[in-house]
Amino acid sequence: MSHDPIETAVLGLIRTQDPQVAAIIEAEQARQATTIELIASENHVSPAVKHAIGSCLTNKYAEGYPGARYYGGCIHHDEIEHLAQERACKLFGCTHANVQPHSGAQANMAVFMALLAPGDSFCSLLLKDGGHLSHGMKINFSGKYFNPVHYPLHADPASPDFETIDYDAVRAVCMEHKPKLLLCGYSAYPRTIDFARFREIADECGALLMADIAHIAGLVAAGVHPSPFPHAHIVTTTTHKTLRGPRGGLIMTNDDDLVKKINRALFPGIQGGPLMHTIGAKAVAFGEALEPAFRAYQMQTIANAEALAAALTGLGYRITSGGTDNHLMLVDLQPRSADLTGTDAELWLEAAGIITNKNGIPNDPRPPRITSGLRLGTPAVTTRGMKPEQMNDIAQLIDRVITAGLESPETLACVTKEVRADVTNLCQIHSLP
Ligand code: DSN
Repeated sequence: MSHDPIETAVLGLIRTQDPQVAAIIEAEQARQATTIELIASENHVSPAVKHAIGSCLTNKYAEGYPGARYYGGCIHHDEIEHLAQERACKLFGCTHANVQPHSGAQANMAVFMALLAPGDSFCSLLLKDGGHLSHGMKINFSGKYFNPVHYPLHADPASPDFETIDYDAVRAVCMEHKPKLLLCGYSAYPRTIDFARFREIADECGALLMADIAHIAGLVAAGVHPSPFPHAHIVTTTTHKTLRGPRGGLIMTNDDDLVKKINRALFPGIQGGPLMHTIGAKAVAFGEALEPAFRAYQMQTIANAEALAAALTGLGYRITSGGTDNHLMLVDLQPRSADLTGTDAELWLEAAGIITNKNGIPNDPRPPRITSGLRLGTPAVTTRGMKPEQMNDIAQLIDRVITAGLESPETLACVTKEVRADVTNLCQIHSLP
């Protein structure tokens, strides 16, 4: 199934020793190869990134930082971590990079631990409006041990700014609560972020500015979305979304004092041994992102998102905020049918081989486990070489499934089979890297 001979050989090896595990990996490989991945936070890594994760770097404990480890034998781990740091700094135009966070949430936690005391206030966008759970959700560490205050989106449907960041309201909330930290950067926000404007507000209210660019990191690295530097004091990100690296996190800053606090907060504050195999793969991914082809990929990702949003709008769906500037969009399903939920749409589409996630839309009348929306993104399909023409095809396939689902279970069963065959075809033409 895989076009990657090394992956095939490795699977053969695993099969000889452990057929049960090999069978599960093979099934997942087939699932990825034959389905259209529209989850905005997922991507397909290159063989080089994949095999760096599977390398001998996994065998080593390297607690500490390069040149100051708590274990012997770290000479090559210092080299690889240095290289990852240097490439991250070059890619994002900053002076310090901590490449050790196991995830984006760990990266955010380290920043909170470094800069806030328990009970301190910070200001962010609510999860239900497009934020992230580590930006102040009540049952997350960020909402349990700190005091989140939230800024809203523009709420007037008659305004051209409807469902976009209301910067005047950000300022008002910040001036009222005087948070120590102001957060921007989101998980489900389709518009360009004005980092300079956020910095003005942070300066006025006496806060530090943190940009969590987990979703848009690849766009930023490629220069197709404005950079949070030099505006943000701290930038966090994941490495596996638009950036197309291994699963992991990254923290960056230009501030010589902040970096010391952040490094200590991450290790030994909240993490032990770094995942050196993942750091090796991060170095490979950052190297790929420094190549000119990466910029072309990110430009295509945005063009594909625009095309998908336009095609779905033409089919009667509403795209929140009226469209997208980046790699993702939030589809409001309500105009298609008042009864249609995100849960139903996600399940129906998955059966047809189109993988999405239900997502609340701003002011969603339904709870988060049901929702009235879908979040769609184009990073993974763009990695497969798809273009706007295929986005148009995908929009039609989505609509065929949803129309059938709204009609009857029998029609849905029949159309699911037809669309599944079309999806398999499309995936064969646009194979995985
Ligand atoms: N869970 C991620 C996403 O899907 O956007 C955010 O970390």
